[in-house]
Amino acid sequence: MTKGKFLTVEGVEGVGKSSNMDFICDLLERNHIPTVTTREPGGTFCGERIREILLDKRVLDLSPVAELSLLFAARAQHVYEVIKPALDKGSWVVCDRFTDSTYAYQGGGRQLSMQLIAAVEALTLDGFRPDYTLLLDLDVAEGLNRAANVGEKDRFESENVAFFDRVRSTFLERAGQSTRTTVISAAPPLQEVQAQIRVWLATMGVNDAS
Ligand code: Z5A
Repeated sequence: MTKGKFLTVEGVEGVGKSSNMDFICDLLERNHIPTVTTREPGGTFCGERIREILLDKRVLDLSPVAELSLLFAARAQHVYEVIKPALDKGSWVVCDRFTDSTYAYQGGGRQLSMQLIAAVEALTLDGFRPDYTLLLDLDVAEGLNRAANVGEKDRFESENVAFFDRVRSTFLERAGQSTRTTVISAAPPLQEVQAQIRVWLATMGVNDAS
């Protein structure tokens, strides 16, 4: 059996990850590719419990290292319980955020050392990485503005603009160093963004089967 592909969708808050994940999965399914959709932090029973802690605004003074450890604990379980088994069965896995978010938020945003993050990544994931990553890029103020219309702010969303500017810069910096990452501007209307995503998927042999 051919192994599936592992796709991740990344970006700062409000770039349209959720909206575009649906579009990607729909296109994969129309191409008869078995697809598993998931998210981080979360994706398993254990990971969703960790997500609750991480997003809870009542958690007032979580140390950045504790935050990092929780994220990688959830991720290790997610890879073990959901992602690798699905890939082994030949399914494609599309994940809303993965390790790039940790470099961007905990490295860029919280300013933890990138070496520390790399060390925890190596310890918990043993070199496991996405095959393809889509980075949706958008001006931070516009992203926060879009997200402001969707529900109450969580622990991360309560951070200031400087925090999100560092997150965005780190995403872009890492994308520039990696051949697996494609950057698409999330500024145009959704249909135009999705036309670019179609081009991205076509590079993997996924065509518009409508
Ligand atoms: N986090 C972390 O710190 N470290 C890690 O390692 C990981 C995560 C994995 C939860 O993530 C938090 O965890 C996250 C970082 C942290 N917090 N923050 N910030 P999440 O992915 O669950 O939450 P999120 O990033 O806040 O997602 P979101 O607010 O749901 O945003 P989105 O999914 O990217 O956007 P959306 O809901 O699809 O779209 C937002 C709105 O914009 C919506 O009304 C859309 O209709 C609209 N939209 C979308 N596209 C367009 C275009 N092109 N034009 C106009 N309007 C648009």
